Amino acid sequence: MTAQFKKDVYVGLSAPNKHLPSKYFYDKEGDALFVEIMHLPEYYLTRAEMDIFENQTDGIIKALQLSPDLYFELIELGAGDGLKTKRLLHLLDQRGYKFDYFPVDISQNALDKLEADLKSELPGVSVIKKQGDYFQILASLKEIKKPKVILFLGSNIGNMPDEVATQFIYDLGSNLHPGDKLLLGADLIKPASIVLPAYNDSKGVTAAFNYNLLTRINRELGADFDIGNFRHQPEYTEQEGVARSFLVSQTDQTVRIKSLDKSFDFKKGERIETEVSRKYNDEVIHKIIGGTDFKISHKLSDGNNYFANYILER
Ligand code: AVJ
Repeated sequence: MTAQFKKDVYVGLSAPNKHLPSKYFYDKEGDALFVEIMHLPEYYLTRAEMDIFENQTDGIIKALQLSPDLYFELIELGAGDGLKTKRLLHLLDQRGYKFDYFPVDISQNALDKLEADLKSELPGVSVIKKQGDYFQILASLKEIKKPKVILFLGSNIGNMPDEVATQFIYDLGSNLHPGDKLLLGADLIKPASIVLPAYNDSKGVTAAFNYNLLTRINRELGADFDIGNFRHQPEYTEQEGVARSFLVSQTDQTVRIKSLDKSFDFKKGERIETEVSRKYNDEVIHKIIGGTDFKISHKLSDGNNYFANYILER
């Protein structure tokens, strides 16, 4: 982990357009800040997807073409607190569907908590937690010949460039069988007046989330970033449908990173790109899944049409 982190920071800060991978946001502080983000009034994504899981649970079950006499596996990639999924689990359980729920996450802590919650809230549901790499886990589940439903919610796909998303979905498909389903959460393209505040909230939680990346580099790689010398800057163009976050250097400065034995110069106004959050429409989704074995079978949107859950069939 540290070796890869060192390499990614080295490569990203040495590039002419400096960038850092957004996956490194999620250390202990970053996880807590992201939970806070999900509760912010400006961060509509979580509530919009929750609206679908709360008000169209029946529609989801119909679209997944499940039947009560067919035992299936429900696998959630990046389960986190499982708040949305609990709505679905509840209705499936109530209606007597037979299935196992496999929450997959990199955080053992999140999995333990989710398992404990489910044990008390939905004691009838079989929960098999899996900690680790998504694809290693899917490969290990491939021999189970039951029909599978994969959940990949929250527009987590949005951090991937489209080519990477295509590869990711292709790789998911190669671990599944024909007829298996992928329920993909996707934030929809909409005006900047709605998207931008979600990445620039008035309480400054998203800014803190962004700065935490530098704090993490300071702590784990022995760097001397002065956080006060950088400013959080989000951007979004509706035309392109992509939100990006940057850290902008407020002054000419040099930052030393001890574990890389290297210094990096920043000009005043120079930016580090720290996150890409893609937004979608049917055309973009079609383009992405074009190179995979999947077809769109259904689409469910929230009341505001901010967010969609696409159901893809292999
Ligand atoms: C977890 C990747 C969906 O891009 O909206 C929230 C992460 N970044 N605020 C997103 C995030 C800043 C989030 N995803």
